Amino acid sequence: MKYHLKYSLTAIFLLICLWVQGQQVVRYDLYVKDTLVNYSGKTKPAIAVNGGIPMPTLHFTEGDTAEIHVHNQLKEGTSLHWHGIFLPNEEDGVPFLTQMPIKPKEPYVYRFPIIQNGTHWYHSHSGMQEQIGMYGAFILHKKQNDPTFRKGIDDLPSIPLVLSEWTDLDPDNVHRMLHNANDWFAIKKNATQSYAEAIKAGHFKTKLTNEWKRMLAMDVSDVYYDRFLINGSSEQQHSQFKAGDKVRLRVINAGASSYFWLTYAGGKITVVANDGNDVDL
Ligand SMILES: [Cu+2]
Repeated sequence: MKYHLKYSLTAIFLLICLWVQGQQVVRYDLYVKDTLVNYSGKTKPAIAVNGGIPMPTLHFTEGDTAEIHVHNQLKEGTSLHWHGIFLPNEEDGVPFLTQMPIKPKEPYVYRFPIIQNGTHWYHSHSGMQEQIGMYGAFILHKKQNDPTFRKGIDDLPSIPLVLSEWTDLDPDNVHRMLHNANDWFAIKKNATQSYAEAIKAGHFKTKLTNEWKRMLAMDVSDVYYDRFLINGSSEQQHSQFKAGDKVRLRVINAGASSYFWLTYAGGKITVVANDGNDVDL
């Protein structure tokens, strides 16, 4: 009888272990560190996570538990926000609101269940850290037995295309210049409006109204950038694909202020999902 009890306790213990295993905790370790980059010919400070920009692509499957260990090797606080992810509020990564900043050398763990699928991203929510490298793809796969699994789409080979911008200016300075509403970026982008041109085009009144409103010539994508980046570089080759292959591009606009327009030389692109939601085809 005693032995029986012992064995059944062991069995229960093993079952609990298996059940815990079945929860599929997927762990990532992120080492956040100051670095120097040279995108434009000038060496500038940036932040690399696990040695790179953008941050590593994190993959999970719906039903997993995400466990993300942050190792802050900066000299300032940091935080990570999971963009568009359904999670308990305290994991949302907004400093002074849902958590305190992760102090230098202070270990921090984000842990939350993955209850959705789709292409998402994550980024720092502290200061201007996002602008200088702290952004990355956050990809949530469907379960194989998901009733919405689309054969020929959800099983395509996929690559993240993380679009971003690089400025040689200190991003805090960019922020300050936007508040001043000066014309510097418009000059750099050749987008200034002169009174003479406005009068010539018969839009003197509009020009005056805009000046009165202190409305700048460009309202969106209004910051001049030195480089635009795809997965952290000016150019990318994906030689693993050959003509005729189908590929799913997981396009993420990780730009701090730019809108991007994509074109494909090979014809039309089919949009299969948008903002993490499947599109009816
Ligand atoms: Cu965000």
